[in-house]
Amino acid sequence: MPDTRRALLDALADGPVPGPELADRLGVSRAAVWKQVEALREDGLGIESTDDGYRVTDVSEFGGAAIAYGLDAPFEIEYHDSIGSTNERVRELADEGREDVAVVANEQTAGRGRLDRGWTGPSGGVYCSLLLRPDVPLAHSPVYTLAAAVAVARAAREAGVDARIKWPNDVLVLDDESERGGQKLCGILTEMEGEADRVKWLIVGIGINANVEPEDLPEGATSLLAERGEPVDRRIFTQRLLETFDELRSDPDSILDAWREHAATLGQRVRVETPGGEVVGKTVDVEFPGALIVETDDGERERVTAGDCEHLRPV
Ligand code: BT5
Repeated sequence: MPDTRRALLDALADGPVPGPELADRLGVSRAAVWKQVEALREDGLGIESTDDGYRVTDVSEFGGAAIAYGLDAPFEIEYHDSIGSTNERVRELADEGREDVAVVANEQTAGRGRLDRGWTGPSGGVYCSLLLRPDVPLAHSPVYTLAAAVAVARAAREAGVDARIKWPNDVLVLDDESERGGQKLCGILTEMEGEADRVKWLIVGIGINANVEPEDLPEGATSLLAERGEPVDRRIFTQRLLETFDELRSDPDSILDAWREHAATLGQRVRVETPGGEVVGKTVDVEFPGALIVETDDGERERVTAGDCEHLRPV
């Protein structure tokens, strides 16, 4: 049935379509079309029956149908008003063998960050986890985190917020006052499972503080609402996010350049806590699949593949 739903949404996106024509185009009965239209209405999409056929009149309610309507990316959308963690939900879908699903939630009650840290997820956010099955070596997985960060930065910019990427998994709004040089707008948690060194599934979990008040977030966080001074259209934002991510993953060579363009971390003095110890120096580049190249104070070039990165003030 999800295929019919998506085909129906795509048909409706072209303008009003009479029920019989929809049934023909979708290869299902008129009763089946009617049932699907009702289901979309229940999901919050405004659909009117006019003399010319069914017409979408209202997409203002954030939800699965609204996000899928007019979406130019092949993700199936599963929407939750409230959920524990979208990454956890995607894990279940991965076990069912699914692919290219975006689980999107308005609120998370048990959101996760990296290294057993938590992610605060009040109502009004965009918490989105993608289930991907790229046919690539496990070692390439960090590039999907970079792609997600680029997609968030671009969608934020389209919404009028100048967002920058902090390696490896944060998107910030820069300022001069805060400790880390900016306020955190988004965090990304990528998880994976491999089979013989290839990716079996990859989950890219993206948490964006969209229409939430900074008082409801940890210290050092900001939101699109706070930066814009008015709510963002989460449907458009989520669509742009998914579309950009989809474009980038289909052209992995473009990801690093796009990342460099939006990075706050390049040219910065940083301290990175890596599993192998602390690295301090100036960042000079990022290399595939997402390693940070740091020139240390004694002139060494260190290639850092994982860790917590802190932006330091210039010496
Ligand atoms: C991250 O971890 O930044 C990854 C966050 C990923 C969240 C998404 S939401 C959709 C999907 N489902 C999930 O359950 N998770 C993913 P990390 O770099 O470890 O940063 C975590 C730290 O950020 C916390 O310890 C807090 O200090 C801070 N933090 C928590 N919630 C925040 C928020 N809403 N905004 C900004 N900072 C926050």
